[in-house]
Amino acid sequence: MGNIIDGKALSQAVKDEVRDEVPQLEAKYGRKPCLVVIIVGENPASQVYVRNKVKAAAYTGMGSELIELPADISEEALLAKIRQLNEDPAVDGILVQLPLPKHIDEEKVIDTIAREKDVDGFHPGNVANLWLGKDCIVPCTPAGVMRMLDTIGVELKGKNAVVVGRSNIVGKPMAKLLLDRHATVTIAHSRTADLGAVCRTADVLVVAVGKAGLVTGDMVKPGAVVIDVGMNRNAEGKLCGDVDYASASQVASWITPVPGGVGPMTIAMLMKNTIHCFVSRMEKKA
Ligand code: L34
Repeated sequence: MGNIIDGKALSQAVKDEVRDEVPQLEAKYGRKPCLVVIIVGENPASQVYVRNKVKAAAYTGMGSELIELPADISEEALLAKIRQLNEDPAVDGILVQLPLPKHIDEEKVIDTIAREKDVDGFHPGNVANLWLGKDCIVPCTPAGVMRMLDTIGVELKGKNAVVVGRSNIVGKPMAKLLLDRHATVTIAHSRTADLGAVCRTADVLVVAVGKAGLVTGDMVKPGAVVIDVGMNRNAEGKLCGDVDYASASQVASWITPVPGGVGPMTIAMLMKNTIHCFVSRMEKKA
């Protein structure tokens, strides 16, 4: 039976680190970091996530603001709002919660957020720096997964890591971070032939597809570490991941639950990223 990686407890520890740091930053730079979160429309899942982000920011003592915009806002009006926040010296981090309504081009939105305020690490400049091994903002979800792996003390060097999913937000940056730790990395996806066989090679298996029950226990190598990034709702509205927890937890050495796994870590790492953006800007000004 696998050990559970408690994302809730670990995210609390990360938030406490940030909470300890905020007063020191305020003493050093004369003000607190400030995060602005924008939500467009009324997607209920997104509303929960953004509220948790603002709540976490308040907990750490940093400044935060939630901007709620109507679903029918024009793309131009949203971009104008972002440009205004880009220019506002009191704002350190800007996050526009995804997904956006269909009439808004997400790529345009991501490109418009100033690179130095891009707490998500989605801006092309941040992505380039990540892949070039330069200083950058690491996207929150894969950063949270790395923190989980470090906490359980799993050795990555020379191990087989399989990432299932190739999104810009999770799969691709996840693969790069594992590669940086000298894992042998495979990226699998919906067109992978014999996904089970590929997954069974994994010492560390990260699943980020968005398909409930995609990975079952028979696809997990005995003793593997299994990280479930999936966030799905079943017919009863209950949250579940991409991994069939009941069967996979019988085989894995460590496994993350959903909820209470990667989700809370995403939010905790956002706090870290906000501090990173704040310090970078303050140091440039000095
Ligand atoms: N711009 N959009 C932007 N940045 C992000 O980093 C995200 N993501 C993803 C969706 N869109 C985004 C998130 O914030 C996914 N995501 C996210 C964040 C937190 C949680 C889940 C997804 C989370 O807190 N999950 C809880 C359960 C919450 C509930 O009850 O619904 C958990 O325990 O897993």
